Amino acid sequence: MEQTFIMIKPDGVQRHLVGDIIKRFEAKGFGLVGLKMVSVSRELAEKHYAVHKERPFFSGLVDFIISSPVIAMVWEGKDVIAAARKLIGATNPLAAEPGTIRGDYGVDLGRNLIHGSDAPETAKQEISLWFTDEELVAWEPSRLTWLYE
Ligand code: D4T
Repeated sequence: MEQTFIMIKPDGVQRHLVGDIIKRFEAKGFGLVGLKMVSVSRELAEKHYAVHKERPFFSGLVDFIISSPVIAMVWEGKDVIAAARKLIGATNPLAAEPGTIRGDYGVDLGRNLIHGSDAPETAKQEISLWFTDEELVAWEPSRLTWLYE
């Protein structure tokens, strides 16, 4: 089963959207294997967004991510990386379809509520950046028979 790293950003936590967001992933049929609230250090935020280091929005993005706690999660399931990106919606919330998390709750690119890994390699990197092996819980969900053929 594939795994992905999902982070509810400071705006999602401050706006009390944590429950709604987790509910969407659970209802879709994905399984939670790691979850923690984190006051992100500048070092961790810069590592997480290292790919954007040269972009003009980088320092504002890092300042935003460390401004208030985030919820870091690992979710598991069939094609969960791509499926999570669909649940999340387009990067710019105004362009995101209604029914997606960003489409339902956001208006500003710099306040787009949630991050999801974009490919298998980045998912692996991000999971190991944010979680130790001990923090990821392997468990046998009873739901599988009713979700997968
Ligand atoms: P993340 O990485 O947060 O899941 O977002 P996306 O994968 O959908 O989009 P991204 O990597 O291109 O952007 C990362 C992060 O930077 C913010 N951002 C982006 C911004 O503040 N200004 C900008 O011009 C862009 C392109 C939003 C998401």
